[in-house]
Amino acid sequence: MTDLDALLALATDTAREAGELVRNRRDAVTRMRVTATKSTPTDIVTESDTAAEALIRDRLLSARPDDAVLGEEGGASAGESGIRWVVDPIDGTVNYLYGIPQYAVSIAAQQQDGDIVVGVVHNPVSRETWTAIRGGGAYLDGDRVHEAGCTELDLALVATGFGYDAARRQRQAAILAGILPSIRDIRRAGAASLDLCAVATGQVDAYYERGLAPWDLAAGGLIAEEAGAVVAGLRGAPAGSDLVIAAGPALFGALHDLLEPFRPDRDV
Ligand code: LIP
Repeated sequence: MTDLDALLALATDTAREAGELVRNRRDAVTRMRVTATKSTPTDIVTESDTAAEALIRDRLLSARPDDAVLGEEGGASAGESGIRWVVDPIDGTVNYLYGIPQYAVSIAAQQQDGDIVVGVVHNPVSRETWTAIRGGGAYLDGDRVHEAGCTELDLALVATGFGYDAARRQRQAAILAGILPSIRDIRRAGAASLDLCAVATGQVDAYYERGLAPWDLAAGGLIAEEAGAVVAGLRGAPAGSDLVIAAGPALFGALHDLLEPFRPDRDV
């Protein structure tokens, strides 16, 4: 087993264990108690987010004590091994709060050069697990997956999402109104990591969103790339908080050029 295989096995087991914790806590409570909010009153944290990240940190660092961790809820902890785990304990927290079965545990391993080399996205409700090792392809429950291969923008089903800030949401809605007549339709599922896995699996043809955090993007972005998609920002920029566009190579340019005039990588 290579080091990357070992990292993938650890991340997969950990994501599934955290997923069971998250699932069982959700089953127990009709409406989760919101324990904190972040950027806005709708940007929520539940006790499950915190508990799941604590479990993930414990399992990863028990196995690899010299690794670093960057988590949505617990922030950054240093390490000396050269590997940093990038963790979203519940991506799609609002879906989780409402009991909508579209949320995920996302765990990625990042090298010192910044490359994401291992990614796992696990949906605790469906118990589907997407995995990828850089250069090794993308898999859903062990079966190889590949982006849809759509070539026509007007036939493209495009996933997107919106930020928590009202002014950003207004601008994102205006951009969406501008592009909607030129594509098949949109889907707004509410979890970036699963949107990126949907691109990888061909369940949507493309995805774009502004404002993703590193933990939203890390694992799903690798999985989409390993499924043959292009994952990038505008005008050659890397995918990041300014903008993520993920689409097959036959569609990426057309979607990029449709979006670009609206400057979706800016708030004004
Ligand atoms: C969510 C993202 C989603 C975005 C939501 C939210 P969270 O992350 O995965 O793509 O549209 O506004 O940011 O907050 O549930 O971890």
